[in-house]
Amino acid sequence: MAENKIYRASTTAPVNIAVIKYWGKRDPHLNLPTNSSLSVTLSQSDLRTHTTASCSPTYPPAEGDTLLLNSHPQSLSTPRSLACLTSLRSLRRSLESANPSLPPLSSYPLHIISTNNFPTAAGLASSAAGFAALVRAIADLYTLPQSPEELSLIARQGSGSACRSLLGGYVAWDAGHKGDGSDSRARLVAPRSHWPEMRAMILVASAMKKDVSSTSGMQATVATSSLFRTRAEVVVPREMAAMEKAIEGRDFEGFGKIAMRESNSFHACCLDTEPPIRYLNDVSWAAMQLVQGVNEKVGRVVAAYTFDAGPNCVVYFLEGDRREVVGCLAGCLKEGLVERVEGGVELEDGLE
Ligand code: 2P0
Repeated sequence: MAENKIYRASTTAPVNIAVIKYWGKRDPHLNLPTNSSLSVTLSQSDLRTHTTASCSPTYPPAEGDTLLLNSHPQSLSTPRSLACLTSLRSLRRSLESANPSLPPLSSYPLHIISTNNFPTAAGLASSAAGFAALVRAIADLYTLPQSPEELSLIARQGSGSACRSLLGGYVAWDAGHKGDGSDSRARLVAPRSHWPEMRAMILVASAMKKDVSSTSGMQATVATSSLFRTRAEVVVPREMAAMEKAIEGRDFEGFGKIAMRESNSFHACCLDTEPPIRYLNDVSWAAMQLVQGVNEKVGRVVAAYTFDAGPNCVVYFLEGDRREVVGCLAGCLKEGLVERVEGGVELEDGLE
């Protein structure tokens, strides 16, 4: 009997690591960024969120929608989660109105179960994979016909960086200009297959939860940093265009130089915030020096570091340079400098 049925859909979403960083909101309510950003989507097998969304008329309405993240109950009543759920339900409702034979899933409570196979909120883009998986799982449950780019508008409202995790390969999040945010969405710059030799490795300096959340940190930067204005208006637009060109031309030297400059610029703005935000630690600095060291030794840019809102170092390199890069970086693991290395992961094509 349909009345007792539980409807289910599962998905996994990968993390993405930005090489042009999102930092700053021009509209916190709609989660619209001050600048565009660009990321590389990592392989699902190494760092991912797995999410199952289910709904049923048998779920007690009094409990409402529920979320278990790594077995711990979390609220779905935050404005960001509500924005995602409301948008997805409204799309489902349109489907149901157009086709009355569809079961009325939009009126049933949702139960979401999510697990991360990597540290949550430790600057490893957990909210990106989390909200991307949430939106994709519910969109699949509701059999929504929207494209990943269209769904990225919804994921963006959950967490900005999540909009980039709905696509694989090299993904831009265009800041857009419209006040309603309808043009602030993900765009495929190139699929993984365009540059299949690209690899990423993560040096986990600390899996501890970060002190300053991205959301509050970036708002403090917008409010107090004088460097930030130049970054948003001059630096990022220039670097974004150059990065797209480097990716298009599979120019690792250009890619690496821009990625490292960008990471430095972002962390400089963090330090220019009042009170200063310090995401990098001594291990991060040692990792930067190792990367610089291997590049100097080889005589060209074979490795590029980037750091998000945490001390963990992501190193991009090409498969052909694996021996030099991994050899050098594995040394820091042996010396006990980092907790572990998430090794040489491949990139991701896109969500199934
Ligand atoms: C990025 N980060 O582009 C940058 C680099 C952190 C440093 O996107 O407030 O967790 O949820 O929209 O997406 C982190 O910001 O912030 C982030 P919200 P989010 O990946």
